[in-house]
Amino acid sequence: MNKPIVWTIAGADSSGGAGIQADLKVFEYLGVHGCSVITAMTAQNLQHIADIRYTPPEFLEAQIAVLKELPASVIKIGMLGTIAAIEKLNYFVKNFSGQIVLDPVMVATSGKAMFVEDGVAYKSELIKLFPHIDMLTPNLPETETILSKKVRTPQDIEQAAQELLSLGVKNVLIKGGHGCHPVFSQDYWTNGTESCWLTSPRYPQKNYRGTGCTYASAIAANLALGYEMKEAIVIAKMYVNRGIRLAHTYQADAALIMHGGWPEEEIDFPYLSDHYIDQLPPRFMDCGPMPLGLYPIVNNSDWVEKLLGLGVTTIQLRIKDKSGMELEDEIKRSIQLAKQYHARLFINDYWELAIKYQAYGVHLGQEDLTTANIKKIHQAGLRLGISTHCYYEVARAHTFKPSYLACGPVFPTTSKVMKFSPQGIFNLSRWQRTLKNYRWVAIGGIDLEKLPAVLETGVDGIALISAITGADQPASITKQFLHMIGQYQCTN
Ligand code: 3NM
Repeated sequence: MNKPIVWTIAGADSSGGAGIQADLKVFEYLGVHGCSVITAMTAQNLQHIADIRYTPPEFLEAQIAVLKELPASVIKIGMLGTIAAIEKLNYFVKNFSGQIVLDPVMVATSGKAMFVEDGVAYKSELIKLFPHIDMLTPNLPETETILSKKVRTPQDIEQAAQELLSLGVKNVLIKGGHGCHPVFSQDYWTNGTESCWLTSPRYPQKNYRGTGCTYASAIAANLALGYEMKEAIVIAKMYVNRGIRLAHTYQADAALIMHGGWPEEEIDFPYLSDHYIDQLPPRFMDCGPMPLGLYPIVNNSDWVEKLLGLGVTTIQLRIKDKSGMELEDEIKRSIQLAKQYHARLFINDYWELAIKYQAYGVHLGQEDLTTANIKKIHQAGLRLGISTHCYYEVARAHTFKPSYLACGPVFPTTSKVMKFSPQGIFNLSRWQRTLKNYRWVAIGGIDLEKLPAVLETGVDGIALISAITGADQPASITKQFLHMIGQYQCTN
């Protein structure tokens, strides 16, 4: 299959750290084909820009025209430099049907202006592009320049993002590399309907070259690979975090960020939260030395009793059809039964009743994360498991440092209406590799036939509904699951 095509329209950096040179590295490493439209040539090293020569507008047009045979699905725009270049581009982007990521480069890290004309005129011309832009990625100084005001506090940043949206862009990601939190670097994303903060470690202050270009290019590449915007941001953030963490320092404070393949290390994974956070919560308690193993999900206490009698040691009670005292009695009875058998019972959704009767743990979906009091669950000493289906949700769950993460649906399922397509064995394995310090629970469409491939990924728990509750002979099937999982987990 041909690789998706992404164009970068930006300046060339003779030191190789930023601009076109950085963009093409990102494209290559993330698996898309990059084409370049060069807006300027710079004579620069890691410390300063000695000279800039802007591409004549007609030659800019010629570069775009000749690339017709390599049409872009996504375009990343960086430094443009002249009003004439913006005018030419405006004409082109109006008719472009793919997505556009604009990194509004106006001032180099060295402090040198990256445009020739009067700043006010340049800025107002740049803003004319905004209605065609899918994602705008300014840092804090660029945000301040565009909006002509100071942007310092988290509230200022959220307000500034709204103001940028009102200029016509569809998404805004305000990068916090210049922020003032001593240990975190925090970015804010919104599309006007949804929003989040991404919190990552702040690395020692250095002149990291090309972070902005790399971030925007990685978002563009991920969009071209088919990821939706919020997914693209999380993966891009991982790429940049790793780049900074492993940067090569060439002179006292000048560092070139490291480029490499798909990011797969927990240390680079951002913490994603609906609201601004200035510290991370404590980790939830672990689930003990034994793997979670077979983890059936059932909807009443009779099933809990039956499964405990068969030797199942991890169960989830997921009741969707009861309320009031009937619901409470089912939960209470199930918790008492699980205690008798020293089993690990997780209560889905009803965290207050789980605390009241001191269940082993609570399992929450992503929607419940907004309404449940996670701090209270932690303080009550219960474990926490969270469902995840994509990068965005894993990053959001990671912020709560739960006892386990569930990855689903691994295969198509008929037990729950899902808006996510199956993740498959490939993603399940990738999650295992990426967040190694978590226990992972696989869920969705798992039966005896698919079990060996799921176990091979190294997951800690195998959650399922229909393979047991829908079986003609549930007791016999349960024993087979217990046997196969037990054998595998004892020998690996
Ligand atoms: N959660 P079965 S999939 C309850 O992906 C549930 O979050 C899922 O049932 C998720 O084993 C799922 O019958 C249903 O496919 C699992």
